[in-house]
Amino acid sequence: MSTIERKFTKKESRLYMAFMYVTYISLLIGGLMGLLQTLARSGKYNLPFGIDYYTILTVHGVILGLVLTTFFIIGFQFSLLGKTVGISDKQLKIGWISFWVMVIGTIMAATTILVGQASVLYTFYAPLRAHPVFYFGLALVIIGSWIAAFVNFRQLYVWKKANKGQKSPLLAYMVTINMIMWVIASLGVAVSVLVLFIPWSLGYAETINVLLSRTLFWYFGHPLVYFWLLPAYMAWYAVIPKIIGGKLFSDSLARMAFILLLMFSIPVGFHHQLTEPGIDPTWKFIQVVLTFMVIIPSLMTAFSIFATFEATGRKKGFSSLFGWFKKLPWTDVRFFAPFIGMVAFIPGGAGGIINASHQMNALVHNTIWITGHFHLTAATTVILTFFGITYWLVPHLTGRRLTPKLNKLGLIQTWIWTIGMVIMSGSMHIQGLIGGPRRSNFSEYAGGEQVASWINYQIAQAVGGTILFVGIILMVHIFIQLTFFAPRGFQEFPIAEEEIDAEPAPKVLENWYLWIGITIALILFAYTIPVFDILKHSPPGSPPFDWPIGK
Ligand code: HAS
Repeated sequence: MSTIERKFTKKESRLYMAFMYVTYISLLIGGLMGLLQTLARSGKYNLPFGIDYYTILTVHGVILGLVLTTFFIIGFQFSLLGKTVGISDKQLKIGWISFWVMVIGTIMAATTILVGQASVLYTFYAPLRAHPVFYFGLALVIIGSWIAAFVNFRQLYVWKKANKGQKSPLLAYMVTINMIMWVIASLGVAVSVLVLFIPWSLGYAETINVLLSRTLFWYFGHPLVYFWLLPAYMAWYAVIPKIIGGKLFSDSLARMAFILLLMFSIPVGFHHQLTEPGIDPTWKFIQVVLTFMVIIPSLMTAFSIFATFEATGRKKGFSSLFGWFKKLPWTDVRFFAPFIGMVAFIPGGAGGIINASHQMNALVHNTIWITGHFHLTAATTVILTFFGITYWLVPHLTGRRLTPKLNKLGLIQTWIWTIGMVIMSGSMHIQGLIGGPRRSNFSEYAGGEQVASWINYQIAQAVGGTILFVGIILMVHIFIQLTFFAPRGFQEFPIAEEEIDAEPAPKVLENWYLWIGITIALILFAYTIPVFDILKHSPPGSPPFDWPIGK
């Protein structure tokens, strides 16, 4: 039996579904917080029960940006490895341990936020200080994800031993790269939480080195966004071709793109700190150059997707320049939702290039333009692709089918999301360009001249946010249907195959020592001197800035 046809056991499906349950519960809670935020910022509504704006802002960011994404990605990646290289009973057990460690960490962090003891936003910038339990909770989420990573590495290792000389299946290779990146990147945030934040929040250290903590955060923070993006790329490269009736465009190109993403996604954190004093401009410039390097694999991905669409269409007999485009499976939500995600990545990626362009960053940094940027990239490109995956993965795991009715609901959901996001993210971009700040609810100061020029955009954001929340309810409904109520049957787990005459992938692409070695060398080059500078020249540490501020 080919590895692709491997069937999941019930025990396996249960583990992968456990991650999906947390994902969709998070979507509901985090989405509700997003709705409340946009309503509060519109200046037309006050939050009920004395709820603090920054508490819901933190719940929204942590639950959607950190919890939903991590659970979906780890569950999805487990299923990809289960399908392509298999999972043993022991690995399954350790997979459960990773799940529970992450759940316990999430509950600890979420509780401290909900009781108002950790309104520190998802970046938990010092000198904002949270309750120690918040940081311990985050540390557990990271440890849980590492356990999952090591299970994944072991899965591929066992397969390689049993299949000597064979190249690893493409999806298994991609998952491995994403998890290597995740482990290397999350070391930064782990050091920052364990060495800086926990002793400080427990009162053992009176002050904290703010610049160092932010630098360690962004060493992790940029690869974090690629940790979200890469599973979407896995689906674009290796799932979508099968759904549209085509083949992989190029296995080697896909592997090369992932290697470049591994090498260049980490040594670029300074592009989030371009306006910060205390970092030598030369090192900022070097990291901006490296940021432009990490754009290349995304351009390769765009090229590869267009080529797949065109090659598939031409094989089906469409010869005119754009004939293939008309015949894409527009009414299949497994294709349509990720496709809208791809389209959103064109302006989303262009926005990223603007952000990274040093001088232009001065215009947009800390404005709500940035919020618009990541709602296009993370909350549209990535999330719509995750929804697209859900439509086939969940029924495959639950032994049900995506019915035509649910498919239609999915198409409606995608349109609702698109309309809501165009309005919300569009108005965020514009308001950012006229100076509207991010992460603040200044509606209580309405009446000032500048605020008056922003207010219409904030109302637009509330309208967009409301439409998006309708989309969330619909998506949760579809998830429940696919999990418990859709008719029993078989739903395909679509994995694209290579062309019969495809060139073999060069062996060097699996030389892990080489690629991890280059990645570490680049990180050391980009960070060693500036971090020494920070340690040597930092001003005295900052005392805590406890929440709620000024109360
Ligand atoms: Fe970003 C800030 C730069 C990509 C997320 N980003 C953020 C923050 C988040 C985020 C969450 O340089 C805010 C952090 C905070 O809270 O402070 N970003 C970039 C660059 C890229 C980029 C250069 N970002 C992402 C992705 C994200 C994400 C992906 C989430 C998933 N970003 C920045 C910078 C900042 C920043 C600065 C800091 C700003 C500041 O001052 O604070 C690149 O990776 C983008 C490359 C992408 C492309 C697009 C390729 C297009 C493709 C689609 C093809 C479509 C097809 C469909 C084929 C070059 C692959 C067919 C279509 C037809 C029409 C037929």
